[in-house]
Amino acid sequence: MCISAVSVGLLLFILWMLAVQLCGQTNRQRDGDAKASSQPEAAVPKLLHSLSKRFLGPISSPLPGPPSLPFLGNMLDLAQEHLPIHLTSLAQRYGNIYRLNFGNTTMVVLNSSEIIREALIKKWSDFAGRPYSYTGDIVSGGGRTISLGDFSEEWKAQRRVAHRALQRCTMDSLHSVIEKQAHHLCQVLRDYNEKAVDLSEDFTVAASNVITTLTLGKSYDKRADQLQKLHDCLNKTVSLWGSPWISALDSFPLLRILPNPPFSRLLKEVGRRDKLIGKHIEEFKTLTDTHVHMTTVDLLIGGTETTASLLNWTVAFLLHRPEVQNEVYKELCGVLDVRYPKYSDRDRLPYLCALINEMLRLRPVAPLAVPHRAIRNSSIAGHFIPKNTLIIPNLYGAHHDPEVWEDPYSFKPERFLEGGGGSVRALIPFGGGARLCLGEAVAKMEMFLFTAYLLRDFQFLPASKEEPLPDLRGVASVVLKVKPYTVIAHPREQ
Ligand code: HEM
Ligand SMILES: *[C@@H]1O[C@H](CO)[C@@H](O)[C@H](O)[C@H]1NC(C)=O
Ligand SMILES: *[C@@H]1O[C@H](CO)[C@@H](O)[C@H](O)[C@H]1NC(C)=O
Ligand SMILES: *[C@@H]1O[C@H](CO)[C@@H](O)[C@H](O)[C@H]1NC(C)=O
Ligand SMILES: *[C@@H]1O[C@H](CO)[C@@H](O)[C@H](O)[C@H]1NC(C)=O
Ligand SMILES: CC(=O)N[C@H]1CO[C@H](CO)[C@@H](O)[C@@H]1O
Repeated sequence: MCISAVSVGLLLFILWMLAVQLCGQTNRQRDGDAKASSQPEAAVPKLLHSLSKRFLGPISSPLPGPPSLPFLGNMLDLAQEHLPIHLTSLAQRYGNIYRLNFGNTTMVVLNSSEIIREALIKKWSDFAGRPYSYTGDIVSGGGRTISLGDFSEEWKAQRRVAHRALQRCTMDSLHSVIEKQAHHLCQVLRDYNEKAVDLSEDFTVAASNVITTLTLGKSYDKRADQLQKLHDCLNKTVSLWGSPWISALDSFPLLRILPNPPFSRLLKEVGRRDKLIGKHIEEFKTLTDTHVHMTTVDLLIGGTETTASLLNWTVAFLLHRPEVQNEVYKELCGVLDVRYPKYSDRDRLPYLCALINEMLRLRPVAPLAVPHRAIRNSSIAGHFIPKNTLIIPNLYGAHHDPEVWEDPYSFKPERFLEGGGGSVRALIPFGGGARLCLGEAVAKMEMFLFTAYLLRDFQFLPASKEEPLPDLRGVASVVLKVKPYTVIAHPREQ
């Protein structure tokens, strides 16, 4: 009898606590501002709060996630070939925010635009860090790149300098630099005389020439030895670094004493890269310190593969949907008559812009952005996130969220036209907040001008009737790449 009285009392107490918590939650939702959600307990009186902590543990529920093996944790999930798609499928099971264990760190994967915005933009100062990694440290000259450097005064200064320099370029000369490369690209395509070719190299050359013109003051011919060397080296660095043999070094320090051929190759490539870039920086008598050097590396890596890969994807999708090409062409002819487009024409070219947005949605070239690190205790979507947690913004997942996008897996530029139901707010291919892609403005202008020039001058046709159209699933590494395909660039009559 005595026992049941106690348990009834306990039950009542628990119910009462729940009621208080629910009240607190609805209050919080009503305020809905940043302050309330960063202090989830604010609505609960102090005494109750400490009581609840003592008896019920922290108020926020633990994060869900797949079962974690001893020693390995969720390493097997992370070794999946197509990581963005795998992480998105885990979200269907565990929800829009879930955890994975990786060595001794906890990773939290964010799968919807709203949650990603909460972490990266609203609470930017909590999540602006980058995780330390053994291999990242070597690739970035001791964390001195903008993209991999941790949040610090030094990093802020470096980012500010690079940002200002890019802004100055954007205002002064970027448009003419891109125009020049776009004209050149069209000429190269015309010279193929409707042969079936793989255009990936030409796209890469065009994109990297924009960046080398901005940073090193010159552009290169496709056949130039220097350029070939630089591309080869950047490409190898990026793909080797994505290798599981190398990422394992970060979680299992013991492995570092064993011989590891891919890692030795990576070190060799990093050495080559630094020699190549160092030579240029000396040549142009710029500051020769590691930060400047590493900023150049950042812009080259960030600015080459990304833009080229997006152009690659655009052509691949357009081969599947020729009527979209014709629609863009009609719009260009109607609005511009015969002249080439300028970036300032973009408001008058809604269909072209819709096509670019749809490509950024379906194939965000950095599908998992770059990992962030919580630099202090914080919370996301009401869950407690301790300091040093790794945050993975799954941009690919957010761009395929069925709650936001109708028929998320289909290619439908029309969704971004007025009344088409596409949400520009939910489109976050460049991340956001303190770590927003530094090249966003450059990339947007490049994508607009390159796509406009190409579709004004050419109709892209499949290589032959027999060959299948390009595979749209893609090969995932650090960036999402298209599988090799060939295409015919058929000049339009002007
Ligand atoms: C379509 C083209 C591009 C896309 C979709 C893209 C996307 C991204 C994303 C998602 C991030 C990570 C943001 C985060 O950590 O949350 C990033 C970072 C970065 N991007 Fe881009 N990018 C593009 C082009 C460029 C270009 C052209 C440049 C250089 C001119 C560039 C330079 C950088 C740099 C330096 C960072 C590191 C920023 C930091 O950590 O503070 N990107 N980009
Ligand atoms: C995790 O492991 C690294 C070495 O791999 C170590 O430096 C770090 O202190 C560990 N972190 C925790 C929280 O134990
Ligand atoms: C980049 O590297 C990958 C793997 O190392 C290779 O298959 C690919 O052909 C390279 N691409 C270029 C353009 O060099
Ligand atoms: C952060 O949270 C941990 C619990 O995970 C706690 O032990 C620590 O005191 C907190 N740090 C601060 C500064 O609140
Ligand atoms: C572009 O596509 C080609 C196949 O045509 C592929 O070989 C290449 O690696 C891709 N390049 C980029 C930068 O994604
Ligand atoms: C793209 C995708 O599958 N998103 C999932 C994210 O998580 C929610 C559950 O909260 C699923 O409904 C979505 O399907």
